[in-house]
Amino acid sequence: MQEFSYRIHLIGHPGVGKTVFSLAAYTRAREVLRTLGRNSLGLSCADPQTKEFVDASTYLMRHSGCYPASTMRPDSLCFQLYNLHSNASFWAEKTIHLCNFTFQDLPIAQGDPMLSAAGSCIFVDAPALLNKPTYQNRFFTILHTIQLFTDLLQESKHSFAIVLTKCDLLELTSECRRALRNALSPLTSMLERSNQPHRTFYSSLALGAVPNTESHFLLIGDSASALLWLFDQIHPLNRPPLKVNIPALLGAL
Ligand SMILES: Nc1nc2c(ncn2[C@@H]2O[C@H](COP(=O)(O)OP(=O)(O)O)[C@@H](O)[C@H]2O)c(=O)[nH]1
Ligand SMILES: [Mg+2]
Repeated sequence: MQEFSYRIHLIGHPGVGKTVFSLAAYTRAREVLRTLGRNSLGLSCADPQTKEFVDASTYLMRHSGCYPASTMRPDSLCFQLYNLHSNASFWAEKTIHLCNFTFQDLPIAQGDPMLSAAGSCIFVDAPALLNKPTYQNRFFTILHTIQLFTDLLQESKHSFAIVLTKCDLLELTSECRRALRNALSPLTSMLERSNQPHRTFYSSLALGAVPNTESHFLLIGDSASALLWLFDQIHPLNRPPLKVNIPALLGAL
């Protein structure tokens, strides 16, 4: 299969949770794809900087119970999807590179968004959206950025995963989800009007302590959904020679 490289924008204010989400989503997506077994798909870091960042951050969270510092992250994170082919013998297993995804922050309110990207993650701080009146200004800046972006996109398709971050700080009852959907509706309506594929995901990345040990862990839950949905939108995975039905795999999508 031909090789492809795609760029994905991470759109959101500093501190909204872009880096923590990218890390958790990658880790979880890798685990989910592994459950497919042999003759399937794999996900890994595509360059040494990304690998170093993922390893160092995971180590830091586990051993100190701290989220990675923003300064730790390289300018972009690059992941690759590959097809795992195992022949009769386990040792004859070989991998075929499918595509790369490079994640890069797009500064908010940048007048000229790069149109070279294939998809975007838009990050919104869920507790702030519901409970912090001053956050409305930030939300408007995001709306403005996306409006500029969709105006430029016109007929071309660009998939948007809307990631509501820090949902572990809320009690995610059905009422709360409804309130979040309402608060987000200016954004979702805008994407609907411009006919762009989009989906909303709830991200809860609490750090927990392992009882009676010095260790900690990141509760990564279903953070793979947004990432795998976006990958599948950009580079469909359920067509020959691949046969990976992402919605079925994730169940909850
Ligand atoms: N409780 C909670 N805190 C989060 C979550 N995601 C991010 N944070 C907090 O937000 C801070 C900034 O996150 P980061 O990913 O670096 O934000 P970025 O500047 O958008 O990349 C982290 O250091 C955490 O303190 C989450 O899902 N739950
Ligand atoms: Mg960051």
